[in-house]
Amino acid sequence: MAQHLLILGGTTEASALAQTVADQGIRATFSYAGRVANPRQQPVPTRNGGFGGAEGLARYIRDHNISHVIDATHPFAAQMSWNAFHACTETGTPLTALTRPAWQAEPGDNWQHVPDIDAAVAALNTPAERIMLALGRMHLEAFAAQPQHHYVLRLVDAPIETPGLPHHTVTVARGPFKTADDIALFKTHAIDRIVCKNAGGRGAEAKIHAARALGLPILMIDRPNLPQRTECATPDAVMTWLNAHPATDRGV
Ligand code: 3Y8
Ligand code: NAP
Repeated sequence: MAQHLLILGGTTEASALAQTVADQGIRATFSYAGRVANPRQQPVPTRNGGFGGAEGLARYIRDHNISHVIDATHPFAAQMSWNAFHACTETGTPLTALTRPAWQAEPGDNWQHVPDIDAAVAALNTPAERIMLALGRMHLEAFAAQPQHHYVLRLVDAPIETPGLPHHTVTVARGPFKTADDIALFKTHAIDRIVCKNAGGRGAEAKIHAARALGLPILMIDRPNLPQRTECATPDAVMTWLNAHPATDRGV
């Protein structure tokens, strides 16, 4: 079977891998969920939209003769990662994840860890504060349960309808972000506390450094459970993994 990679994208590392693969002339398809209006252009053919669950992904793998799947999605894209795990098991397709380590608090940091979005909402049962909600768009409505706060929202696309939070400010920006810009943002909006996911990686870590510089507390949402699969830390490690798993005829 000829080599044809499916890269499940949406992160800085996925884009770096796509560039490495394109430079080496390896056939690959880059996949986005279709979450944002203008996703970053990639140097390999790109598809947008869901596959239709694990079954749909298994069908896509067979129909497009995918030889390897690299799950380079964000650590909070747990459903996609589980679907990739099940579809690759079912079709006998080699799978690896391109991941990045979770951020670790440093001495002096003031982090409160919570397991998920709902626990973060519950932890905000406090008197009114000015909160940087650096979580994107998909989970904003949950914070309406704590309407007393003023929320500063950072969104990739301008919202179509007004978010259901009585006191909020919207900033439209797509990372990777810079520490100096996040320091300025937190000062401009007199932020008291940051709420974020433990995404890891460089593209989203500016807010961690900015909070450290300003001595601001962070409400840190820990990562969801992800499947047990081989993991690579860099695009070069993925290339080494590819060489160790030459494309073979599909497992029966
Ligand atoms: C559509 C595709 C690249 C990839 C860039 C990384 C870095 C910048 C930081 C903050 C946190 C957040 C959010 C964030 C970051 C990178 C990376 C990363 C966080 C794009 C992209 C897509 C998305 C989807 C989007 C989510 C949202 C989450 C904004 C491209 C820009 C908050 C995650 O409006 C929506 O529906 C947005 C949805 C999933 C989380 C949410 O719940 O809203 N990412 N982000 C992908 C697809 O369609 O498949 O345009 O590049 C990618 C990137 N976002 O190559 O440069 O590697 O993590 N993305 C979080 O970490 O909490 C922003 O504001 O400080
Ligand atoms: P998710 O909750 O794990 O996935 C929900 C569904 O979206 C999946 O079952 C799948 O639909 C579809 N999907 C997700 N990622 C896809 C991809 N790369 N290509 C094709 N379909 C995909 O995913 P999510 O958290 O919404 O993340 C969506 C995208 O945004 C991913 O590319 C992810 O890397 C990126 N992203 C997410 C975050 C975050 O905070 N969650 C942060 C940065 C970037 P079907 O079941 O129909 O196949």
